[in-house]
Amino acid sequence: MIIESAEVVVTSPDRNFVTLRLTTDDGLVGLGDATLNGRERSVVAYLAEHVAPLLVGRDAHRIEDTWQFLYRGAYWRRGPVTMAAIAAVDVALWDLKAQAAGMPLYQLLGGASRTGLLAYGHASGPSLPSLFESIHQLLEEGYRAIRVQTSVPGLSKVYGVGSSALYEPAGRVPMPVEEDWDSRSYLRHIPGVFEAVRAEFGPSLPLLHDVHHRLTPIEAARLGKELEPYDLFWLEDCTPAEDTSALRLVRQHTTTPLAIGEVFNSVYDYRSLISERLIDYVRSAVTHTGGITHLKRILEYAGQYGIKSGIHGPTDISPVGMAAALHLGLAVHNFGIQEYMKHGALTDSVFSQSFTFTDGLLHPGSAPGLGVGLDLDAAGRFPYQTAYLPINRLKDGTLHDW
Ligand code: KDG
Ligand code: MG
Repeated sequence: MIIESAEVVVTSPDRNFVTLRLTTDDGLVGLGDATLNGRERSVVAYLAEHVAPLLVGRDAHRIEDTWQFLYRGAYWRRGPVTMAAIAAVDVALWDLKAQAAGMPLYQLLGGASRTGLLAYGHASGPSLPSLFESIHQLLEEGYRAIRVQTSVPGLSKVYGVGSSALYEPAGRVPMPVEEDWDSRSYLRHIPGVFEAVRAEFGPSLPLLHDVHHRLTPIEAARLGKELEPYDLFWLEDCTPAEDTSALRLVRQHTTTPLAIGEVFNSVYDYRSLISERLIDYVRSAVTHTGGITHLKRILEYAGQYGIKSGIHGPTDISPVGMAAALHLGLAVHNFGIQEYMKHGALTDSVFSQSFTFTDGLLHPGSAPGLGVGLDLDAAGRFPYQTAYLPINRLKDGTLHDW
């Protein structure tokens, strides 16, 4: 199974997606997601200029060797651009191998460890009534676990509070949109929101919350402690992710479970967090963490410490990246939960998908490989559009973590 071509496809149906498309001499097509939200073209260049020429002529079966060749062989290791590019190659190779075997990919990863993957959806609303309505809507769609985000009095635009049913923080704008932030207002408001949600929806519904990297360690510790009565499934990214030692302090003060890692891209980002048991869930996406080969390694390591998966799955993970997450999640022992945001109809017109969402559970389906197809004609109808994630400023204009 020799790679004959490696093509980078950029399409922007509902948002920008970067897909690596490998074809082999036996006529198979393998896909890998390389979408890095707001920085898409950096990965396009990395793949097209530096990686694709190295792939043509290689044996597509040699997944591990190709991974090491691209990781160690570049000398410049890790980083979001490199690891998204390697991830795309890795996932496309797994897709090809599973198609060649005539099996859904999860079979090659060890087979199914469960019947389906518990998914959580995003509920949000600027006020309590609109938040409750959003939660009711998700429950009607079958979700059995809910992420809760809401506005904060005095702030005009807060992360995670959607203006439409489709979650999409990146705007198709020439400059990043500015949002505002005040940690004291946020900390005063959020515990009451969870108290109200628990009172309305009862004790058993798994509830999640994303702080999106905004608090200092001591603020995060206070929040985790104050949320304990509401039994969160997890508190996500409570402090800026690159300062992993911050979680030591948070952990000393609260038993609220902690999740982190959507901006990580290597096992080395997790090493002390896992070995010191400072987190409960690994949030990495297959797309941003070196693909199935590397994320599987991270999850197996995490499993030794009772830490579970919580693979990142917002809409900036393409259907290809989502399918990869589902095959991996179905196979690993220490699955925790899968984030699942539905893509829009235009995205679904470009990517055919075999995965299902039934009674709150995702399943990757039984099609050989990943089970995702890319319609090149449809993709061509949606050219790249400049888009940026927002930025955050405090009231005095200081730039804050978004
Ligand atoms: O591209 C950034 C988004 O993927 C991120 O804001 C989503 O935090 C996120 C989440 O938990 O889904
Ligand atoms: Mg997040």
